Amino acid sequence: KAGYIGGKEEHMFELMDGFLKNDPVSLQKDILHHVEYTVARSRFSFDDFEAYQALSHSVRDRLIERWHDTQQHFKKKDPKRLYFLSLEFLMGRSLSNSVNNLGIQDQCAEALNQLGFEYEVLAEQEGDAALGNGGLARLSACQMDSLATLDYPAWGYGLRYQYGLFRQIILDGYQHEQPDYWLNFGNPWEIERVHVSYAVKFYGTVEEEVVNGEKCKVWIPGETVEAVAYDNPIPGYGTRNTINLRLWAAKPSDGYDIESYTTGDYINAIVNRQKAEIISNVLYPDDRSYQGKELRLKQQYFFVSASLQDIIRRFKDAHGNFDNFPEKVALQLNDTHPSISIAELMRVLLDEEKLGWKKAWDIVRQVFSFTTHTVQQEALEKVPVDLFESVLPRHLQIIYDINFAFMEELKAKIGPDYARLSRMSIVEEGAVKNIRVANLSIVCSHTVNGVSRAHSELLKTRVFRDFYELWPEKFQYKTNGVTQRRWIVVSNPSLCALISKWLGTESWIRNIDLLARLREFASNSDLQKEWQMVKKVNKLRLAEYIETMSGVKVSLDAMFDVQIKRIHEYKRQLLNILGVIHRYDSIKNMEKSERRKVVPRVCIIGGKAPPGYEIAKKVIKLCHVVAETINNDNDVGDLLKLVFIPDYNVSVAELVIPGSDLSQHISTAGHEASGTGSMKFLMNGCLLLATDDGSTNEIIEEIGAENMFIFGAKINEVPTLREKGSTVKAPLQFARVVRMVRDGYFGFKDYFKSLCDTVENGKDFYLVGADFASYLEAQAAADRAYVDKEKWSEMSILCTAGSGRFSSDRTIEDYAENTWGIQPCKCPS
Ligand code: 7GP
Repeated sequence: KAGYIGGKEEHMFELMDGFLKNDPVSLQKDILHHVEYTVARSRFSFDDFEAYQALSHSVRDRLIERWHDTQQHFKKKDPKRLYFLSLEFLMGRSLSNSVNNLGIQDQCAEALNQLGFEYEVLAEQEGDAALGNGGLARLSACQMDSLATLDYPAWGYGLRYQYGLFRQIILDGYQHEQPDYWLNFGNPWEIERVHVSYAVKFYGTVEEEVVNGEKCKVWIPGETVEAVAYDNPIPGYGTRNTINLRLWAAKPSDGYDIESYTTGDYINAIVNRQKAEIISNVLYPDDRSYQGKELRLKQQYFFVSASLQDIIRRFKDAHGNFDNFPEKVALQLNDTHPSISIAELMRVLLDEEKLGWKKAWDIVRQVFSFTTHTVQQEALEKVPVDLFESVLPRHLQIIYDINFAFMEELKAKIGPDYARLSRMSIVEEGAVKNIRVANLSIVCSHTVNGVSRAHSELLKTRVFRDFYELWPEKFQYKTNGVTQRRWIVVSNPSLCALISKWLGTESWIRNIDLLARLREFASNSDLQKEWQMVKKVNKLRLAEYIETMSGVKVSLDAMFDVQIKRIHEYKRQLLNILGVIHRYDSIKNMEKSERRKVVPRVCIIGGKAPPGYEIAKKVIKLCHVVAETINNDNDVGDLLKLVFIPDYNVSVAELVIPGSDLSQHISTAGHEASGTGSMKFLMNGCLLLATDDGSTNEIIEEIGAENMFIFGAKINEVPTLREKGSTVKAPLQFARVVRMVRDGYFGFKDYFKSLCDTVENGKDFYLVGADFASYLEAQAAADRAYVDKEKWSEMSILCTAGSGRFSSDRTIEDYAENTWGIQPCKCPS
C-alpha cells in the first residue's frame, strides 16, 4: 500500500499524533509503554535490564520514523546508491550511539532519573554486537556512521551471525574461547523482515538449453536456503537521515523435499531442513587462512546472493531496464570476502536477465570497487577449484570465461610473458588449482584501493605490482578514519564537553576540521589543567575496571601505557612484554636512590588470539606469568605493573582508550595495512609510541614527529634486515631478557621455548631483536616527556587537535567523490 495521497496522508499523521516527541515526559510515557506491552513487565516493578530494553525500544521507535522518512526520500529522489558489502561489522553497543546521534541524551537521562534509573547504568546492560574480528570490521561500523551522518544514500549488507566473535576467557593465564550468545537476551535494535526473504541456491549441475534458437546455460541447483532480512537502523548525527544495515539470516526453505516426506521419515526430513540455518550460525574467527572451508564459501555466497537479489529488485522497481544500472548503483567490496558477487551479478545478467555477455560484462566492470585490508600476499583468499565447482558450478564457468577474456586481452598487450600471465591469472595452476579471489576483484573492479598511503604504495610496488603496471589508473589510496561520534563523544563525554567549551561550539562533531583550532590553546595553562583533570577522571574509571577484572591496584600517578589489538606476531605484543621485562630487570638492579627517578608505569595489554594460532596464545600466557611476578614483587611496588585485560571488544576499548596516556602501535614496518586503533587514541589525546608503518606516516604529517615516539626499522629497510638474518646483532639487553624467559625465570620454561625460538637464532622474521634497542630508546623518551606535565599536556592536546584527518567522515567523502560517485541526499527535517 505504497503512497497515501493527499488528505489521507494527513489523516494518518493525525492518528499517529505526529512524530514521537523527545521531551522527558514523552520519553517516560514511551518507556513505560514498552515496559508493559513489549517487555511485558509491570510498570511498578522492573529492573535495570528491563528498563534498558524498554528504553531501547523507545529509542528504536524514533529511529524507525527517521528510517521510513529517509527511505521514502531516497525512493523519491532516486539518487545513485552505494551498497557496502561486508562479511563483518563490529557495531558494539547501539543504545549510547543512537541516543547520542539523535541528540536526546539529556532528555533520556532526565526521564530515567524520575523513574528511578540511571542512564549510564542502563547503557552498560547492553552486550556488544561483535559480528567481526578486528580492524576491518570496526572500520565498516565507523564508515556506516559517517555515511549516515553525511547524508549519503547508502546501505550496508552483511550476515546476521547467531554467534559473533568468541568470548575470551582466561584460565590460569591461558586463553579459552567460548561462544558469544549475543542474541540470547534478544536484540531490540534489529527489525525482522519476514516478508523480505530470498531463495539462495547451492550445488547442482549446469545444463545447456536452447532458448529462442540460442544456447544458454541453466543452473539446476541442488540445495535451496532462504535468506531473511534483519534491518538495523543506523542514525546519522545532526540529521534526520537514518540508513540501514541489512543482515541476512539463513532459514530452511519453504519448498519441501517430497521424497523424504513420502518415505515417512517426517522427523528426519525436518531435522535436515533445519540444518540450513548453519550457514549464518557463526562468524569465522580470524585464522589467516580459510582455504578449503566449504561453510565459509557458502556464507560468502549466501549473503552476496541475497543482497544482490534485494538490490536488483529495488533497482527494477524504479527502472525499466539495466541500461543505467551503473549510474544508479555502486557496489563496494570490503576486502575479497564479498567478491563472489562479481560472478553472481554476471550470472544474473546473463542467465536470468539474458543481456548477453558484452552488455553484462560492460555493466559489471562499472559498478564494483574493491578495498583490500591486508599486506601479506599469503593472506589473500584462494578457493580450491574443486570446492568452487561443487558449491557454485555455474559461477566457476563464469569466472573461467572472465579469465579467458582477461588473459587474451593481457596477451595482446604484453606478449607471451608466460610467467607474468600466470601470476596475474585468476586461476592458479598447481597441485591444487585455486581461484585467486583478489585477482578476480582487481580485474572486475573499476577501482582498487589500500587503506593508507604506505599500504597503497606496497600494493603498487609489491603485492599487486603486475596489475598496477597494467592499470595504474585503477589504483587509489584511502587512508582509514574512525568516527569521532563514538570515539570521542560517546566514549569520552568529559573530553567532548571540554573541547566544545574551548572551541565555543559543538560543530566539530560534524565538522572535524574544527578540531585543529585547539592548536591555538595547546600551551594555555588553563586548558592544560582542565585537560589533565579529564584524563584523571578517565584513568580512575579504568583503574577501577582493572581492579575488578584482575585484582591489581594501580596508581593514578603512573603512566598508563596501552596496547590493545588482536594478538599477532607482526603486531609484536612480544616486543612490548620483553620491554616490560627489561624495565623490571632494570628496576631490580637499581640502587634505592636511582629508583626515585623512575617514572611509574602501568602496562596494559589486551586482545584476542586467533583460536588456532599457538604462538599468539603463548604470548598471552607469557603476559600473565610476567605480570604475576612483577605485580607481586613488593620491591617494585607502584613503579611497575603489568595487566592483561581479558575479552577485548568495542565496549572495552571505549573504556580503555580515554584512560590511556601512551599507546603502542609497534608492528614490524610494512605489515600493518593502516591501523585504526592509533587514530582512536590520537583523538583522545593519548601519545603514540609507534613504528613507521601503516598510517603512522600520515599521523606524523599532522602532529609532527616531535609529538610522538617513533622507532624501529623503516618499511624499505625491513627486507635488507631480513636478508642479513642472523648477522643482525640484537643488543645484549635483548639476549638477556629472552634468556630470562628461556631459563624459566617466570616459570613454564618448556612451554615458552617455541616462542623464544621465533625471535632468536636468525629466525627473527618480525625483527623483534633488531628493533629492540630503538624501542627501548623510544620508551625512555616517553618517560622523560611524562615528567614534564605541561609539556606532556601540550603534546596530548596537539594529538587531539591533529586527529581531524583521521575521521571516517573525511575517508567517506573521499570515497563518495573519487570512487563511488555518489552525492548526499538529505531527508528534510
Ligand atoms: C585490518 C588491517 O590489519 C588494519 O591495518 C587496518 O587498519 C584495518 O583492516 C582496516 O582497514 N585487516 C583486517 O582486519 C582483516 O581482517 C584481513 O584483514 C583481510
